[in-house]
Amino acid sequence: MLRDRHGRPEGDHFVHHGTDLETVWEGEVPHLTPNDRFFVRNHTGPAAVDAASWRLLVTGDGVGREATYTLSELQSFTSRTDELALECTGNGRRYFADQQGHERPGTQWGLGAIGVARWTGVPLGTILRHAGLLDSAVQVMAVGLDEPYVDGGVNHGRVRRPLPIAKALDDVLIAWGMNGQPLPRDHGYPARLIVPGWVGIASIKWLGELRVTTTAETSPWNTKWYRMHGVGWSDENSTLDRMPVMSCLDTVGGPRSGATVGRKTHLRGRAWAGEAAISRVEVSTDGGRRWHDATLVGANEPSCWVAWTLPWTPGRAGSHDLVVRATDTTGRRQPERAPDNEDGYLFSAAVRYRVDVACQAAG
Ligand SMILES: Nc1nc2c(c(=O)[nH]1)N[C@H]1C(S)=C(S)[C@@H](COP(=O)(O)O)O[C@H]1N2
Ligand SMILES: [Mo]
Repeated sequence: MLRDRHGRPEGDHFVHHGTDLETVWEGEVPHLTPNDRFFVRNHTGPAAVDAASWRLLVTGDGVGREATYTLSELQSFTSRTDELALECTGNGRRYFADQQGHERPGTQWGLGAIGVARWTGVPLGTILRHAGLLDSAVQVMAVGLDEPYVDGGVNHGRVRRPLPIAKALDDVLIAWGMNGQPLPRDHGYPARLIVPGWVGIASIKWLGELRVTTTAETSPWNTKWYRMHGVGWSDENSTLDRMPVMSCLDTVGGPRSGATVGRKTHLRGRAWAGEAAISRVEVSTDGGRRWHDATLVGANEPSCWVAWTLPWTPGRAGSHDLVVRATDTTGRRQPERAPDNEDGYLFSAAVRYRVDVACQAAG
């Protein structure tokens, strides 16, 4: 089998963490992530759903009547296509070990558990109102059709997570399209939720049921997991919803391999911020002592990502510690240390990159 320089089978754009697939960002990172390069995070395995017999159930005491929708019924409502990031709650978990000295259990993602796609679907609010949403409804439990999750002999039931009604009615999509294609099986075929700017687990794949209720219900996916646990976390501050502000340097094919002393190179990367847009990206080439403003390039919309660039002329050979940090439009700036928590969620600190600069070859 042919292998590329990372030791992966040629044509494989992922780092494999068991069944979880992390996107490898090489060279120029496109604004839209191709479907076959989009990270995959499955708690059990992808459901095999027959779209012809598939039905979305809307149930619970928060709607006037139980309703079911076929895929073509959903598609007959006015649809929308939005460019949105989808990011795993554990994106960057590896940096709890690398930068903060505490390894946290779970998939050791670098920064490749995020992608941006054009998602096509119907607003969740359209369907809830069509099903007779009551004013007294407080939340929607989205339930997936993948196999129930069994761990240590305990059956936790189907992957599901409650969504507060305010977010459900705001900008959430029931999506069937991804970059102009039907959803691939790994990404939730035939339909999934897309919850802009929120922890990836909110965007339930292989959507089977929306349970709308007038009282709050929990699931292990918002109590046991996908909640902050450990010192300093309490009922008041441990709920996970919005993703933090984050940024990265796209090094492969960039400064790591290209930079030579005295020669101008272009640092490039991306920044994103949950539900917000980005207001500023700063880069340090001396380990965080001095900071330089990068230029934001192209689209910069909330719940998406923006590219940035900064020219850099290394003045000496050897290793340089580059640090990137972003500020979002709500004023959040990446801290030096991410708030620690037992499961390594929401790594949000400025990420450091060691870049080796070569001497100019003698002419
Ligand atoms: N039904 C179901 N929905 C799910 C999951 C799952 O395992 N089952 N994984 C969640 C998690 S943790 C993430 S990060 C995203 C990943 O979406 P993707 O695999 O399409 O990138 O889907 C979420 N929705
Ligand atoms: Mo996730």
